[in-house]
Amino acid sequence: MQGYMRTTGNKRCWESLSASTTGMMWKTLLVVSLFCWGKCQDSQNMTPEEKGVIRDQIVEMFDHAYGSYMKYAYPADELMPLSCRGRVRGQEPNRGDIDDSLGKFSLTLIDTLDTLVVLNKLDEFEEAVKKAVSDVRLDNDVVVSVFETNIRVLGGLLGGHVMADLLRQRGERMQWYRDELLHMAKELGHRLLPAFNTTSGLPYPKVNLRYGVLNPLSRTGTESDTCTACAGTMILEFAALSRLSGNSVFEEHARKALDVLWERRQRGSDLVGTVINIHNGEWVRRDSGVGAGIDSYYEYLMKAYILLGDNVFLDRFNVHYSAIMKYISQPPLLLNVHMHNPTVSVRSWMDSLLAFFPGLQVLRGDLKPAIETHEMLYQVTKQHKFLPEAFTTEFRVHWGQHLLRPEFAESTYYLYKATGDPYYLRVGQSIVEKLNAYARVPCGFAAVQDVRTGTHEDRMDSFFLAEMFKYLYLMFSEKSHLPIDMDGYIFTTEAHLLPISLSTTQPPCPGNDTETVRISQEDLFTHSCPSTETLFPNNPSFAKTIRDGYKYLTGVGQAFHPLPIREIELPLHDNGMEPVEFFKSMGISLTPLNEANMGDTGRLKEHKGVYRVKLVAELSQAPEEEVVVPHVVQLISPPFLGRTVLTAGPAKFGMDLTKQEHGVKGSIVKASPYTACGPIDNAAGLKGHIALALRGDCMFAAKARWLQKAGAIGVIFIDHREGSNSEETPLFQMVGDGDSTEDITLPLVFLFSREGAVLTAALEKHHNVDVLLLPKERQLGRDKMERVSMNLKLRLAEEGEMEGGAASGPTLEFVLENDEVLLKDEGEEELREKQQSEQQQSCTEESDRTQPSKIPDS
Ligand code: DMJ
Repeated sequence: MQGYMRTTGNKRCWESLSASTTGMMWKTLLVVSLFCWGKCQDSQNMTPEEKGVIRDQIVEMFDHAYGSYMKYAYPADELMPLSCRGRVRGQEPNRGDIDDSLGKFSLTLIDTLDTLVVLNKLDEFEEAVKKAVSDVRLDNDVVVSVFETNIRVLGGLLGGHVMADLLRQRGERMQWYRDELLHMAKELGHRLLPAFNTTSGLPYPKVNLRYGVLNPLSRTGTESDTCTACAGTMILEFAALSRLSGNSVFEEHARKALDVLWERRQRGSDLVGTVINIHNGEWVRRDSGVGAGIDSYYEYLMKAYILLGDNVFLDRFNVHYSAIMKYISQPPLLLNVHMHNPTVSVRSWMDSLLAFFPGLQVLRGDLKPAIETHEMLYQVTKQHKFLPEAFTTEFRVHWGQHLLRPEFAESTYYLYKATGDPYYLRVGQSIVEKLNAYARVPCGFAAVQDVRTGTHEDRMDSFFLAEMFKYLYLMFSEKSHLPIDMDGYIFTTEAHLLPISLSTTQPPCPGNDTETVRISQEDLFTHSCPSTETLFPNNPSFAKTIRDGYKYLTGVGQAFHPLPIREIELPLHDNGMEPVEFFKSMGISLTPLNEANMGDTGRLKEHKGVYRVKLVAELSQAPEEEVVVPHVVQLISPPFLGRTVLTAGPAKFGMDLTKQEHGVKGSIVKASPYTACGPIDNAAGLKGHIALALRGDCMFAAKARWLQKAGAIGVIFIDHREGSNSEETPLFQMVGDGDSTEDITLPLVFLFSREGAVLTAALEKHHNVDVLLLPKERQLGRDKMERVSMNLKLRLAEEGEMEGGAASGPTLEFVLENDEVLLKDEGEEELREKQQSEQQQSCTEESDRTQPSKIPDS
C-alpha cells in the first residue's frame, strides 16, 4: 500500500497516486499526536502560557537578529555581528568557498522574507519585499555557488512570492504587488542555467551571475567536480519556478541532474558518493553518508515526491533509504562508509549537517531510528552547548565550530509534530536558551568558533534567519497563531515554503524522461509513509522508552561504546579470490571465528565460514585521544631571523616532519589559484619553493597533489575561517581524502588564519621570505634558550644631564629574548627597580605598536 494521499492535485495525479501527501501524513501524525497528547504527559509538560512566553522570546530574538542585519548590514549580503557591519565580498579577507554564497544580492534579506510571514511580521514583510524589488540586482559580476544561490536566493524569492501572492489575494495587503519577486526568480533561474551546460547534465558548482560559465570573463568553468547534494538539490526550486512561470526548462534540467545521480548510484550498495565529476559522471569521492556532501540529495527525492506527486522520486528515495538503513544508520549513530564496500566505515566522526536526518525519517514515517539519533544529538548538545561542526562516534569534539546551524532544531520540530511529546518542546526551549546565553552579542547572534572555548566568530549566516527561527517559532505555535496553514506547504532544505498545490499547477513536464524504478513485491511496505512497520505504535510511552536507552550516551561513567562487535554482511563477488585474500585486498583482515574471543555474550557460535572481522584500514580505527604534535613555521630570513614563530598543525599524510632532523627550509610563494584545487597557474614560480594555499573548496590531499605536481617542496595551508588562531582553537591534524595518500611526499602544515595573516603580510612586505617547517620542539633557538642578544648598552641619563651634555651614570643592559625584553641588572638596585617598571612599560607599549599582528609562540 502507498501511504500518501494527495489532498490536492489534478485528477491525473490523484488517480495515478495511490500515494498521498503531507496533508494526509500530517493528519496521520496528528491522530498519533492527539492520541498521545492526553497520555504522554509527564513532568516535561508545558502549559500554553509557558509556550507563549517562549514564543515571545523567539520573536524578540528574531527582532534582534533581523533588526541588527537591517541596521548594520543591509544591503550587504550578511551581518558581521562582532564588527557590527555588513560583509561585502571583496572588502573582507577572502574566506574561500564560504564566500561563494555572497552574490551582492542582499542574501540575508531575501533568505528571510518568508520567515517574516511565518512569524506574523506582515508589515515588515511588505517593507522587505519593497526593498528587495527596488534594491536587489541579480546581474552582478560575481562568481557564486549554484547550490547556495538556488536554495537561499531562488528559494527565498519563490517563498517570498508565494507569501506575497497569498496576502495579496486576501485583499488586505500587498495590493501593489505585481509578481515582482517571481520575475526576479525567473531572472535568477536563467542566470543559473548556464551551469547545466555540461555533457552529463550535472551542473557546474559555480556560475558568474553576469557572464555565466563559459564566457572568458566568467572567471569560472574550470571546475570538474561537484558535490552530490550540490547537483541533487535543485528540483524543488526549479520545478516550482517552472510551474509558477510556465517555462518547463528549469524543471527539465533539475530532473536530468537527478537522473544522472540515480544512474550513477553504486548498484551493489545503492549508495552514492560525496563528489562526482560533472563531465563524465565518475565518482571522485566514494565515501557515503547522510551528512555533508550528500544530505539534501536524499531530502529532495523525498520532498520532490511530496511536492510534485511523482512516484519516481519516492521509489528512488526508498531504494536509497533501505541502503542507508542497512549500512549507514547504526542507531543512534549515522556513519560514513565506502559506497563500494559499504560495511567499511571510513571515518570515526559525524558532521552536524546530518542532524537533519531524523526530521527526514519522520517524514518517511520511520520514528524509532529518528528518536534514537535525535536523542544522541541532544546528548551531544547537552555536553557541548551546541552541536559541534563534527564530533566523534564517542561524542568528543572533532571540529569545535558551531555556525548557528538549524538542523537540530529542524529535527526537533518534526519530532514534536509527529509525537506531540512535550519532551521535544523542552529540547526546543534549551536551544532557545543556549542561543541567548552563548551566541547573542550586541549586534545580533554570532557563530561559535569553538564550542570548547565559547569564542565567537564574526558571522551570522543567512540560514539562521531563514531556518532556525521558523522551526523554533512553529514548535511553540498553535495553528491559530499562524497567518498561514502550514499543512499546505513543504519546506525546502533552506526552510522556504512551497505550496504542495504546485503539482496541480501544470501537468508533468513535456521533457520529463525521468527513469522509473521497478520495486519488488517484498519492498512494497517500504513505500508506505508513515510506514506501517515503523510508525509510532499504540503506546504512549513509546518515544520515551526509545530515548531512555540513550540517556547516558555522553554521561560520566556510562560511556557509550559503539558497536563492540559489529555483525555485518560483506558483499561477496564471484571474483575467483578466496574470501580472506579478497578482503585483505580491501584492507580488511579476517580472523577465523574460533580464534576470536567472543566476550561474555557468547552470542556468536563457532561456525564454519564465519569470520570475525577486524578493520585495519587506518581511517576506520576507533579514535584514541589524538595527540597532535605541534609544528611551527619559523621565519628565518632577515629581518625575522628566527624570531617570528607561528604555531602550525601537522598532517597525517605527506612527509613526516618529525623524522626530518633539520625540518624543511624554503622560500614561500603564494599558489595561484590560491585554493589550489586545480592546475596551478604559477607552477614556474612555485617550483622549488614552499607553497601557500588557502583552505577550502576541496580536500587538503587534492591541493597537495596539484602543488606537488607543480614542483612545490612543501605546503603551508592557511585557514579560510576568519579570525581563527592557535591560541583559541585546538590544533588538529589534517587527514587525507579516504583513499591512499602514499603518493603525497611533500611536508604539509596548517596555519590558522591569524597566523597565516602574519605570513602573507611578511611576504607582501619583503617579497622573499624563507621559512623552516618543523616540529615545535625543534624550532631554532628553543632548546638552547638562545638569546638573540643584541646587548644594547643604554645609559640612562641623570636628571638634567641631557641638557648639560653627556655624563657618566648607571647603565642598564637589555637582552632581547625572542619577543620579550628582559632587563639585566647593572646598576643600583633601587634605581633598577624603579627604571625596570618604567622601561618595561614603555617597551611593551612599543612592541605592541610595532608588531601588532605578531603571534606569540604559545
Ligand atoms: C542550509 O543552508 C541548508 O539547510 C543546507 O541544505 C545545508 N545546511 C545549511 C544550514 O546548515
